[in-house]
Amino acid sequence: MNSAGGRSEREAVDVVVVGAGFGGLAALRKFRDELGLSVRLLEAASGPGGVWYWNRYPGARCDVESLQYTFGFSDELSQEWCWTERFAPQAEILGYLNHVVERFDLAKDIQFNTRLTSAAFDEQKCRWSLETEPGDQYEARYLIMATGPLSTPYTPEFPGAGEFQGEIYHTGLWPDHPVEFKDKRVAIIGTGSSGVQVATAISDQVAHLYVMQRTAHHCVPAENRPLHPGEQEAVKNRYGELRAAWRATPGATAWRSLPTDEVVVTYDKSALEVSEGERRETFERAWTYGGTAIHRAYTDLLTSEQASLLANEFIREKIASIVKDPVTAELLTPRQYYGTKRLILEGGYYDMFNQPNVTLVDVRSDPIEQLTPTGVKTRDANYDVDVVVFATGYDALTGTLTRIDIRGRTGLVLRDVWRDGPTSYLGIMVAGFPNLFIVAGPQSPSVLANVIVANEYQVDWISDAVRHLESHGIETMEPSPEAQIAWAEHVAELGRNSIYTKGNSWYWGSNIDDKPKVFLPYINFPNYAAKCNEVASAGYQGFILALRAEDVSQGDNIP
Ligand code: NA7
Repeated sequence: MNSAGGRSEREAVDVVVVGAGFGGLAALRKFRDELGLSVRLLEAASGPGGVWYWNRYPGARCDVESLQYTFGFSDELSQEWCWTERFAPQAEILGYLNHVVERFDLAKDIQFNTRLTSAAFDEQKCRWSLETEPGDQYEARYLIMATGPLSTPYTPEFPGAGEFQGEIYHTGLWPDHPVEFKDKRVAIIGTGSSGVQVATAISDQVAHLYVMQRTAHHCVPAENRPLHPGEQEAVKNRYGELRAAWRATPGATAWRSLPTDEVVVTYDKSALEVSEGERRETFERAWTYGGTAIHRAYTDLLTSEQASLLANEFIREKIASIVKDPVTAELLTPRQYYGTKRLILEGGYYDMFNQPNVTLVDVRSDPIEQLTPTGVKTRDANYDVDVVVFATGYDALTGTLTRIDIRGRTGLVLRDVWRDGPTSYLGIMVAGFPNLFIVAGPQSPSVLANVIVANEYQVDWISDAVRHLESHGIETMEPSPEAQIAWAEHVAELGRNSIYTKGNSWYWGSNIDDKPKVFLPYINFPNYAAKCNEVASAGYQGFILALRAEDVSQGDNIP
């Protein structure tokens, strides 16, 4: 053991993967079982699951349909696993991931309770040197960061937080034991997807619920339900064909009804070119069908401000028809363009405000100033509560990577390189950080696509790249600075041409005061995949590939 309590010897492997969520588990299996490399996966939690391990709060549920939220790498796995609901609850997704770990015998190569604290590239050895808490050390040729886009919870610093005498939770760090809400007074701060889900799940049990809203987000009905008899089998019979069709859509998900392909919305017209009657009917159909169908009602809802406002108007009318108190209905009505913040799938959220034990608190006009020993103090009022739930989101996409001390060539520190916003090529590699690959990182589709499809695509691309390096005697791979600059401009341009940059959201860092305001994800999965495929087919164009020292006589850079 060393002084930090870890093993004193350094474990040397071909690949270290960081994170046991969907991306990391796919990478471990791929590199170990298909490439035959030695792999060690490091995971901070005591079990697999990533975001699904930590988000155990009541009501936590996925907003991608369960039959689409599955790995595609094994047909046997796809056939044998059975989902129970249209949108899977957290516990079922965690069960699925535990099943994957067991079925593919992954646990023996995972080091749980181990957080990567630093990674330094040794230029002499061309190896990554890794330090962890509790102190174990590793050395690897390839480092795969699958640390997740939403994995570092953000908690605003309110004075007095330490003095509050009740219970405090963050949705993204939920404890492993049951939390009792019955007959308690509860404040939920934040009305993104997590706040909406937890509020709806506990509102019937609590003595009083204060929903502290700074911005009204757009919510539409999930229309969650048990899967119909035969529905699952029908999808399983066509998984290959359906998966290919999903991958061809911008978000790598279906918007047609599963499994019948019943046309809910056609996604072939502008919202501006149809009559008001037709538009209303289409929106209504999407609303009734549930899920994210409304996103695909028209081709320009996420690109044109004018079209987006038409969706706003439809949702405003819906809220007014559900919420009885007109002042509350007005406050719940989003003011930003539809689509700028991630659409929320709800199950009774708006209706909940008709309950006498639920109060919407507008912390935009009356901001939270501090926590007190008995509750939350806003500028104008005190809310005495037993429990405070922070549903205040994440330092999304970059926060986890910049908190690890990652040092590339000549001591280049990733956190400094990314000080004014992330830079990368294909969202996968960063200049000056050889053989370090990122899954679901910034400048890749991640949160704007079915993240499992995007993760598996990236893992496949990375494994092809590693095969290429291994078979050509190449020691290191990293982007050229020029390729990286062009990629950043391309990603930013996609952002500029979309609705996402027309309002505040974590998609471009505006949820955290001192975060650079840079558009983070890549819009359009199939276009992304086409570009990555093109780069690979052209011999990894835009990357610097350096041969092993003993092969240098053959040239020090090969196409
Ligand atoms: P989100 O979507 O980032 O939501 C965080 C919420 O917390 C949002 O409503 C914020 O208001 C609010 N917030 C943050 N800081 C404050 C302060 N200081 N005062 C009041 N309210 C605050 O996170 P979620 O966890 O709900 O969802 C993240 C993703 O996970 C989600 O999109 C799904 O993909 C799953 P704001 O809107 O910034 O005014």
